[in-house]
Amino acid sequence: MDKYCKGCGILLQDENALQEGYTTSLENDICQRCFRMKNYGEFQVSTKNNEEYIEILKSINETKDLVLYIVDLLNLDQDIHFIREYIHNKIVLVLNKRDTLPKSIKEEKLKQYIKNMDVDFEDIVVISAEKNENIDVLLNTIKKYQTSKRVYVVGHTNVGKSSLINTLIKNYSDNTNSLTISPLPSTTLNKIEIDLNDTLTLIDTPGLVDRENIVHYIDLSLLKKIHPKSRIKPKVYQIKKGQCIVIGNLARIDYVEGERNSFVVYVSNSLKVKRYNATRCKLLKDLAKTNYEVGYQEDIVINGLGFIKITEKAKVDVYVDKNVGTYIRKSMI
Ligand SMILES: Nc1nc2c(ncn2[C@@H]2O[C@H](COP(=O)(O)OP(=O)(O)OP(=O)(O)O)[C@@H](O)[C@H]2O)c(=O)[nH]1
Ligand SMILES: [Mg+2]
Repeated sequence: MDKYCKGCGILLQDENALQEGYTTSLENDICQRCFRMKNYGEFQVSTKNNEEYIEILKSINETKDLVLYIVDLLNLDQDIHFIREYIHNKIVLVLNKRDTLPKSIKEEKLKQYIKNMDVDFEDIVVISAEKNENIDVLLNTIKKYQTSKRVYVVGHTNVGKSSLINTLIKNYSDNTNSLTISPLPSTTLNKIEIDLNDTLTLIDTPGLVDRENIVHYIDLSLLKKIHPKSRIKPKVYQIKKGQCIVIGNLARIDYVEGERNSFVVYVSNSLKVKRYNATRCKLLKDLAKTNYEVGYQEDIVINGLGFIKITEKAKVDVYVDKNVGTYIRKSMI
């Protein structure tokens, strides 16, 4: 009988060590890749293609089951509506990783920010899967909108879908199984069903891969650095034309045109951020450059890295790897 890995959902096999799902013995519950991630923190990249993901979304659409759509607050989707192209079920939007943002930011403000995008979700819940914040509120919301026993958990890779299910299991069930989580994209490789109790089965899914996320273009050793482990301390810079800000060894923002301004940088505390004279500073000038006109109180978002809130109107040049997505939005904070 086919046996699937309890960590990532892949079909287990004991024949080819180079292929997904390998385990030394089919007696084991998890594959070797999950074993190494769980026990040694050794990360192994797996590439999923999005067609499989879209197929999963379409199959959910054929059911009437409730869907939890998880997003990472630090990396909000530019197009949060996209999910509606595939899924017409009831959806609860879950804003995860609340613990990475300053405490002073009110939950209501975050929800209102999303509501202003004119979205079509049953409800919005702000949580931290890792720090176990607001999970009780989420469970009550699930109960309120549940249409059947099964509830799907979907979203981009790395937003914390498996972490959320682990926290729910830990809080509310005797189930000792735990899903594999990691800072790498595509940790979960297949659908995994987990019974929380007699009335609720959670279904973890592989995430949609966002090719514009910086995680795909950095050295693995930097992975842990770019993911905030603790609350971000925003770095505030009073800045004038002719100066630039360099973030880690990854991105640079030149202030090209405008009055005195302030740039507030929201990235992982482990990344070094520094202000320089733009003419004298030669750092990262070889990266792809995009020019933006930023309006009053807007953010520059660098996909996977964080965002920079800019107070006044400005013209800026953003330098980052050419594959990494950047865009301007109304300030979230
Ligand atoms: N700070 C913080 N980090 C979190 C939270 N939830 C998850 N993470 C981290 O985010 C990363 C991804 O978590 P996963 O649970 O593997 O994400 P996923 O959505 O299941 O990812 P895929 O399986 O690749 O689709 C891990 O490094 C987690 O530790 C949270 O609430 N706060
Ligand atoms: Mg996962």
